[in-house]
Amino acid sequence: MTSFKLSLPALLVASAVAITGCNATSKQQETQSAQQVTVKDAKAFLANTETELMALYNEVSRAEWIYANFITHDTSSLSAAANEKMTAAVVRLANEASKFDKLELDEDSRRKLDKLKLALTLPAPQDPAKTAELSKIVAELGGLYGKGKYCKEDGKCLSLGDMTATMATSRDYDELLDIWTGWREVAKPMRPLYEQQVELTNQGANELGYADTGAMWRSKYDMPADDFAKELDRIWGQVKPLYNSLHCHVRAKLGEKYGEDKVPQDKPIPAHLLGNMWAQTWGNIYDVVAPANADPGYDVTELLAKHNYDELKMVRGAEKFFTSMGFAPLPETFYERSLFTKPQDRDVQCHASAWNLDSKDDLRIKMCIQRTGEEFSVIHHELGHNFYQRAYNTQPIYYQESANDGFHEAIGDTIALSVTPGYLKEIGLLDEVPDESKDIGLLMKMAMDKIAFIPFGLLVDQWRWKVFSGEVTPENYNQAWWELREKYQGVASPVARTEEHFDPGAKYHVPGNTPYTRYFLAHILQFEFHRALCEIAGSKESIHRCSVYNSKEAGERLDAMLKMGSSRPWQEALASVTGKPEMDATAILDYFAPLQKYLDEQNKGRQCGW
Ligand code: X8Z
Ligand code: ZN
Repeated sequence: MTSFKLSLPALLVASAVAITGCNATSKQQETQSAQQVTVKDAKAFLANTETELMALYNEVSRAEWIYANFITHDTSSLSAAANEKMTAAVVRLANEASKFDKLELDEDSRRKLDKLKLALTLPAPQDPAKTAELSKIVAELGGLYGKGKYCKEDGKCLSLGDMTATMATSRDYDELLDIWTGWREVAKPMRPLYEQQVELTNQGANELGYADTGAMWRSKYDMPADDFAKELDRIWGQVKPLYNSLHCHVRAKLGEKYGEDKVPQDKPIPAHLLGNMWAQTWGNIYDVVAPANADPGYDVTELLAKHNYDELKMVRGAEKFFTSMGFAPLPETFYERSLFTKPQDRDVQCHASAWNLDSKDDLRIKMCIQRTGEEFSVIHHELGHNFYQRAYNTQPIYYQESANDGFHEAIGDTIALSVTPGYLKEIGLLDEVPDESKDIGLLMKMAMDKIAFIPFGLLVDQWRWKVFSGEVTPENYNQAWWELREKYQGVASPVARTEEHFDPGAKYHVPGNTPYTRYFLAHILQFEFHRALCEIAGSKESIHRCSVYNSKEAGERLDAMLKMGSSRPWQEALASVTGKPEMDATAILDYFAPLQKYLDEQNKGRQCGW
């Protein structure tokens, strides 16, 4: 399942199947379509399909919700069955939609047909046995991750939540290494399933007219797939110098802490020392790099504890930010039906997700919340999904999605960028706003999360695209993964890995089949949105101190974009807030400009790079 439920859900929800663009229809069908179908037929098809999809979506999303909340053999089976039904239906409808390929149609109907064809994440072949097999694999992979634990020789088992906490707080090289390798054992049994899944879904993509499933994923961005891939490279090129500076400084500080024998100063950083299981965000080791005279002197985790914030109060706090901007409160059912804490007596998919079960207002999150500043941000992230889902719920089902998938991931993060010291003071969490001389500390903490993430956000799908295209074969799965980790992030495995391991599978989105480029995009977009909303709110503060809390003007402009769903190309949605139709990294670079200067100073005389 994806990490949030889109309203085209059945399509988007399920990780199982995907639909594609130009299909390979039979000659006979083509002739028939060219000769017989009319605009009226196309409109009737779209209307009927909408009804069918709504019913399917409801069914599959409930089965998936139950599976994710109670992982058992039986719920796995029920989820697979629902997924299979939906996948088969969407594949059939996508193929049927091709009969209108040559028909001259109004822009809106054409867009709806295109959305339908591209709706699935993993397209299945039309052979029912293969659709069933694929759906079963999808459920099994999800279950392996959700149930995953690291059990030590003494029989004591650690959950991913336990290990996440240790990765964040321990500074003991060997303890970190033990947990890092321990968690990755979970992924080994995924390997044969993943391999089979790739084969099946590629076949599905082929039948729909795509070279492979990766090519289909790249086709979802209102531009030619190859141009989209080039856009990613261009944007990464804009951010890379700042990332390299941060990497250089962090490596130097880790060298001081652990010794240069453990952290060699001309090599990639050992991946277990960065405060996060996947080295994707580094904010948890901020203490290792905190600038001497510019530390802001507060920590959100401590502030939450001091003010008795439990999980519910954290969620209510995040909701309040949205309502301060004029969004209606979440429905009561959100609080009745969501999961906020990890149940002790059963297996749950703890990776945070946001859902809309009925494409209307049955909104929920499922998250094993920990009482930390990091998780407080994740709650804002999840609620961003929910507010988006509700904003577009009056759109036709084809458009009940974000402008592109990066937008969905960016909204809550945009709001979390407004969780500034000024805002924390306003809501009574912080007594005094640190003065500007401490900004470098604040920016460093933020960069450790946001800048550090960007190459990771890019590489996960670089790996999957190569796997789908066959450039990376099962014999090289793990090696290729580590090559990309080194190339983009400059991190390395702390111990030798083999092809017995399947390290990509230790990251939720790989067994969960959630495309990952969306998070790369979101990290660029959120700074663009933040900068634009701050301007709309009339903020006089520098971009990293601005908060749009209470700004109805900013809320209104954001809401208008959210309401569009995916009814228009994302470029138009982007321009409706930022004034420009291109994605661009200048906002993130502006935000961190003072930090870039500081890093340049710090890195003088250091040998950077890996
Ligand atoms: O998966 C998520 C969200 C749910 S959509 C919690 N994120 C990515 C991750 O955890 O790897 C948010 C940022 C990146
Ligand atoms: Zn998300």
